[in-house]
Amino acid sequence: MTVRIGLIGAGGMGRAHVSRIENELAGGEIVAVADVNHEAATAVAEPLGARAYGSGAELIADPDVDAVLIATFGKVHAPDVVRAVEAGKYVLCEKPLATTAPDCLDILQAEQKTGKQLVTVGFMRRFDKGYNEMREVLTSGRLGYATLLHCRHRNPSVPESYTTRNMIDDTAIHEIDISRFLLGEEIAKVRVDTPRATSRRFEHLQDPLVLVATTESGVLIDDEVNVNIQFGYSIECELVLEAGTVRLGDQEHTVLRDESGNRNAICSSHIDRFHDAFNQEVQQWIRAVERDEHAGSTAWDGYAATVVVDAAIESLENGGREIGVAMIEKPAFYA
Ligand code: ISE
Repeated sequence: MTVRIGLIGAGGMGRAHVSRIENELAGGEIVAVADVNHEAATAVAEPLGARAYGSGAELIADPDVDAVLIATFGKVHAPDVVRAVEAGKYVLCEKPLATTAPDCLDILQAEQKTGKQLVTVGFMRRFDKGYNEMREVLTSGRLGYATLLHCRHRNPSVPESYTTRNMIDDTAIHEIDISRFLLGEEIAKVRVDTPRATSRRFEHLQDPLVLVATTESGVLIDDEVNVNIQFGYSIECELVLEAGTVRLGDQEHTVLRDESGNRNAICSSHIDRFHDAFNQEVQQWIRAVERDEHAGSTAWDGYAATVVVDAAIESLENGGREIGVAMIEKPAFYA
């Protein structure tokens, strides 16, 4: 069976997913594309022979759409996720699931009503080989338990529309999720430090930021979020255990060695850096939809990350005070 996928959001991320589904992955085809900018939807849909819509609602209602892939901005995700769930369709929603805890709770409720896990959140780093090897080192127990997690999340630049809030709900959310994935526990408290700002930013941005979070067992996580680092897209992560450390490799396929030294190419965006992880994630989702099963991170994971975002924003608005993360009890449905 070929899964007939409807894409909501015809921007860069949506187009990258179209390209992987059409050219690299098996089992899926794009049959419809929606975007509030109808022309953008048409530009992506036409070459594929797919239908173009001006809204997610119309696309979700299309009986020829089996499953929905959402790649719009985080703050508009929630209504389309709820609609897709109410229509009984599997949905892969790019991160964040939603930008506020109440929106995430609406999604959890809608999903529980269907009695079936339909929502996958696009936390693609969970499919990255490096992070999985790091996790294996921890779970094997051979180096003891984790004490610290050092993260660096650097983007070359962001558009003027990008806000300081987005540095947390759109950028740091990756480390919030991957920390939960690596450590297997929830984040209990968080604060946000605001070092000297770079001059290479739009005036309204507080860039860089450092999130300092503590998990339930006391592991300390520090995450440098730096969205105007200029030179490239760079993700670093080091887990400190009792008897050793494990660090995420860089992005090299090759290392060039000449009179200037040893070096590897640096990519410029998450689409390149996590190309293989995205492919794994979307392929696994398509295969699962074919079998009428859920795959990947759940709506609960989306909620659990967003409540940490909420606490971090509160810290930022309160001079960097440490804020406890408030969560509902995990419903048995997500156990
Ligand atoms: C973008 O949406 C992503 O998901 C990237 O991984 C992240 O590095 C970037 O800051 C976000 O804007």
